[in-house]
Amino acid sequence: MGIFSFLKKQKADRAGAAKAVESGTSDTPAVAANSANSETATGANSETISAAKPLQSKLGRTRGRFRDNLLGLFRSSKPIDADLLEELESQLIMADLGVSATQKIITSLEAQAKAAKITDAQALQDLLHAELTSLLRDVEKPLEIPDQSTPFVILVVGVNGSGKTTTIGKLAKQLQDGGKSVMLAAGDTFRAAAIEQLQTWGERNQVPVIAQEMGSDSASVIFDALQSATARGIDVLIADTAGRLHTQAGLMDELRKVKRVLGKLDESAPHETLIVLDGGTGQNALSQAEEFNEAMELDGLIVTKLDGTAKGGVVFAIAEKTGLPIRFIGVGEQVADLEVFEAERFVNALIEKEDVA
Ligand SMILES: Nc1nc2c(ncn2[C@@H]2O[C@H](COP(=O)(O)OP(=O)(O)O)[C@@H](O)[C@H]2O)c(=O)[nH]1
Ligand SMILES: [Mg+2]
Repeated sequence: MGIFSFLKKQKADRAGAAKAVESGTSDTPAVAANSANSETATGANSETISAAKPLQSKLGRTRGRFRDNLLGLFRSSKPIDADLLEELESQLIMADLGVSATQKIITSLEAQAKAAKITDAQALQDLLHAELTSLLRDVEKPLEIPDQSTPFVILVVGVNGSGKTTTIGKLAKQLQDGGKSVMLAAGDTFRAAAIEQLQTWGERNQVPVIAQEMGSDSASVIFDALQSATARGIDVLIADTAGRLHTQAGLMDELRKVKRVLGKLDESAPHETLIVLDGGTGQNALSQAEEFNEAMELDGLIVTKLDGTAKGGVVFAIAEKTGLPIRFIGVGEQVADLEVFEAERFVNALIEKEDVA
């Protein structure tokens, strides 16, 4: 990106820019890291730039794919009639919105077309924008961490590769920047690499990580971590978990055991069970949300990789089907690439007509 377009983008998104400044001046974390060799985050500069980018450009190809097809429709001088709505319907389904979210939207647009509220392509686009936003408003419930005397426990679940460990790293940094002391628990004991990956994130941000060797009991690692977090007066404990065991049933049993065991130390823990979903996996993400929700009673979700080739429509499908709060979205691999989910901002970034750059 050229410096001019970068400056323009920066101007266009004051919120994003403010965030970059904030994270650039964050104080030393209140809690010292376990590990001595805490490195300064590598590529800090690129991370700052990344944070200053508006959501639009972070969404990248996802945005491109979502809007190009739709905007072609709006640019055409076709009359607003049943044919056009049918075309819109298939575009929305192709964008991964899923049948039932699409149907809801089209039914409402049809009614408004009948009432002659839609007179031209612009009006149709505005109404679609409003429909999409209202669908997401129901799940726009940011994670709130109350002040409490014991650690607020966040249990992070989801299949392998969905972005759990990366998201935990990003979240730890955000919470820390917000003044919370954070501890991580390496509960994905199935893979050695998963433990190391969490430790690397911990070292990078000077967040203590409680871990045991590969193959140890996940519930006991997380139990130990909660004991340690309590003893040290930590504000937030974030626990990583496995995304795959030998069997899927085994995984759900293990996760339920983690919940039970936490409840023995603090009956209100975990306070937040979050699923991380890879936005690029379309309808699979949706079935994962449903399956884990059934087994775990989720409190919310995070959709990652919306900067990639994901079709943004999956976010609407998940919202409509599960009704679960979307706490954050992941828009890249850098530490700053985690955004609090905001319905209107997301829809704007996906289909707003004008490019800001
Ligand atoms: N582009 C992109 N990559 C991501 C995002 N979140 C995670 N990843 C990448 O996805 C891969 C799997 O992530 P990881 O955290 O190990 O997933 P886990 O198995 O669920 O713990 C890694 O290469 C991450 O860098 C995101 O929001 N955007
Ligand atoms: Mg992992």
